[in-house]
Amino acid sequence: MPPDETPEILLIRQTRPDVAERLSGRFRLHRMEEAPDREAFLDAVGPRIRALAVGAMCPIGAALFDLLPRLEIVASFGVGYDTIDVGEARRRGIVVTHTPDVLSDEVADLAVGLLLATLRRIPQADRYLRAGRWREGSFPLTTSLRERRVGILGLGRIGRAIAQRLEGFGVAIAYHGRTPQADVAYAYHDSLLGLARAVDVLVVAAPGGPGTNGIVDAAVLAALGREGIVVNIARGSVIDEAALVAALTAGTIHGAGLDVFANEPHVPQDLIDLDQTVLLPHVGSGSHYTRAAMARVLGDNLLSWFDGKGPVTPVPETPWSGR
Ligand code: 8YV
Repeated sequence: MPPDETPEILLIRQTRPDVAERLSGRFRLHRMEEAPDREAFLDAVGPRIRALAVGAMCPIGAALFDLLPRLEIVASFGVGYDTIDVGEARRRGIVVTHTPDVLSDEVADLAVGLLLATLRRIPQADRYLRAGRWREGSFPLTTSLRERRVGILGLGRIGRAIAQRLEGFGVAIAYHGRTPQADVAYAYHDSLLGLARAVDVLVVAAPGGPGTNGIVDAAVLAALGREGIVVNIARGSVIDEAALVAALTAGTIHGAGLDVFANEPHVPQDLIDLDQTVLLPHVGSGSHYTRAAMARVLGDNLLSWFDGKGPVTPVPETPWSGR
């Protein structure tokens, strides 16, 4: 890079002030959302852009890459990157980075909270009290975590953090993923259906994308059984939402706790209308503490890259071996 050239970065759905403040000391920042005419804006600045700083769940792929011929790196805010075409990035020699590890504990905490909220109907009990109904009688008894068998779909960083927490609850833990993991004692099932038959709680912690699209289907839900509970803190796309609504409506499973949905922020009205669902607006990593940590990792990646030291946390599909 010539010494006088300040690298130019395009921010897309990346509105955190701490990210902008840190990057503005070193880079020239452009904000996609501030451009009244995005096409004209990209025509003008696109040829100079060398990095993207993007919010989670931003669709990024060939169409945008075509407008950014000097693009070197996409730094994404989040661990999941299923909306980024990493194959296309790799083909073009563009590195993609994400923010793993720093959010695992937060998301796992929320997963356990969501599981307990769903089993013990915590939001429903809160609504009951607020509606003044306690005076009419006690809140109905609920189902329980006691003697449950919990299956985790995807024993990655977040799945493991969930399993570690659940050990403290004294429940049996099993998992399904692409490969058995040598360093854990939990029971491995080589098929999701096999896992679902063996457990009555399914916690979804698998990444989104074509490989997992709709894999929690009607057969898997039926295999969980009438006491079955589904918790999803990963990606809505992993569950066949129509099959979930059908199973909940027919009572072939008991309940669902969902932090993620197939078409966010739109949530199927059927899920909202059901009383045995607990629904959250994708808040798994959403604490001040953890979002600040994610912002630091995003910034670290860009600063390290333009210092010539490579990315800090590249996704496995765009590994860095030095150039
Ligand atoms: C998002 C997430 O990053 O990390 C992920 O994959 O889904 C979340 O942590 C969050 O919604 C920030 O936009």
